[in-house]
Amino acid sequence: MRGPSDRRTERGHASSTRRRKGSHPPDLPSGEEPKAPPARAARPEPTEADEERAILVGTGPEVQPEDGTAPALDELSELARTAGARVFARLWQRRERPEAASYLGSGKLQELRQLAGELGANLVIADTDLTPAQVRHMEEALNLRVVDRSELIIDIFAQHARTRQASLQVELAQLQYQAPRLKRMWTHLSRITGGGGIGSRGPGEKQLEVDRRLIQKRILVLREELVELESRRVRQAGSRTDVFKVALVGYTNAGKSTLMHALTGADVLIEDKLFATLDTRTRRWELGRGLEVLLSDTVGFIEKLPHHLVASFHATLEEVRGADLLIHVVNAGDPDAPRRSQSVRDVLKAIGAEFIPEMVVLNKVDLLEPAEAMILAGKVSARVLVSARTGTGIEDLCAAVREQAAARLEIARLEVPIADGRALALLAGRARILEQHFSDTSCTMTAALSPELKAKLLHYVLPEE
Ligand SMILES: Nc1nc2c(ncn2[C@@H]2O[C@H](COP(=O)(O)OP(=O)(O)OP(=O)(O)O)[C@@H](O)[C@H]2O)c(=O)[nH]1
Ligand SMILES: [Mg+2]
Repeated sequence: MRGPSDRRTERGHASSTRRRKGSHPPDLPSGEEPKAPPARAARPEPTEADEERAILVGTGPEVQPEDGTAPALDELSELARTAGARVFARLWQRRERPEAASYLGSGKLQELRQLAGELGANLVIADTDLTPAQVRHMEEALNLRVVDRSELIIDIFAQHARTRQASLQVELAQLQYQAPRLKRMWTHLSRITGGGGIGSRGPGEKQLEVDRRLIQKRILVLREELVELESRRVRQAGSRTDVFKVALVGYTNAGKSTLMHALTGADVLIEDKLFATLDTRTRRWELGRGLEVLLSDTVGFIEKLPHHLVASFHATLEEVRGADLLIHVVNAGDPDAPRRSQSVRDVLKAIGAEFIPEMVVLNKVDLLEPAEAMILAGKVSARVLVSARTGTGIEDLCAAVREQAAARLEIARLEVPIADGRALALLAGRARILEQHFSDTSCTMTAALSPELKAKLLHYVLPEE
């Protein structure tokens, strides 16, 4: 059932959810035992009364069509749908930068209030992060709950976290988001209790301080546990550092997990929703001709991924940073594919993975005519065209990766001072050491290493004899 009809009312979406099953060998170390989802994941189906009926709002210098469709809010709409809200309308205000105190200008807020009343909306979702003051101002002016982009994404993450690592990362993100906003919760409370001002300040401030300290303490505990999980994973995977590592990256919903399943048979969650995958899974991938690599499925990217969320998902993204090759999966069914592949590159840059070789793979080509698929492949510089669903192109993908894995390593002789532990650790982790010899001050070795690593350690590379 949809909301009242309005020119701004959104299309309905039918989501298909499937979980692949397979009798395959267990996951390699980074795939932890799935644990029961946290309580938030088991939310009951919303009833008419507690259903979230949202209006999306955004501002920016972009001109949006007069008909209220505001394509700039497409991604936010998908996020809202994934979080379980029904989107009733979109409202866009064209302005260079948001109003400092209230995000939207007062006229637009008026319009929003009226629209929400007409449509029976009970939630407003803003396309960017809001300051606590902006939220307060908007909630007061609209008499509606206001949620910002980070809150929405964290909510989706919380619903999708299925492993210990994912749950810890989500809790970390939640606390980091809440910490600077504690004051806001307290001002709300003091208003409700009629407090504020002289007399009520003492206990409030004290409580605030206690809460702040508790949050900081919990953040530290979470960080420590994440580091411990990560180092356990690295220890377990230690013997495999010589293996060529491939990571699937791409915009969320591009079909990375489906491709992972098609290539390795891994039992991974596949959903027509954003952020279905929150933790990395690594599996052996047989490329044929006796060549085997490690393949990791990773969390999907979106445009404007809030920075603190990237930081919380450090461990998950470590898999991306440690890869020898990134398979950048692009969704052929997405009209915005070229722009979105660019935002994937922006995130790769933000996490320091921009120098890892990238192979663009156009997935879901079953959705396009072959000629159309070729044109899009050109636009996004795709090297291989596949359909993870039908199996088209999978052989070509294996061949392309095989070529890359075999050809990339170079043999070099290096002399590294013992004092440069970082360089030695890099070589131990990222190169295949064929022979090494220690003196008191240095280590001389012959190693097979990637051109990137060789360039980084060029000052230690010995001239060829
Ligand atoms: N038509 C078609 N649909 C596909 C193909 N590959 C994946 N899909 C569908 O696309 C949707 C998303 O697939 P996933 O594999 O979960 O995508 P993902 O990139 O892992 O998404 P996140 O984990 O959310 O970032 C699912 O409904 C899949 O069935 C394909 O080759 N063709
Ligand atoms: Mg996935």
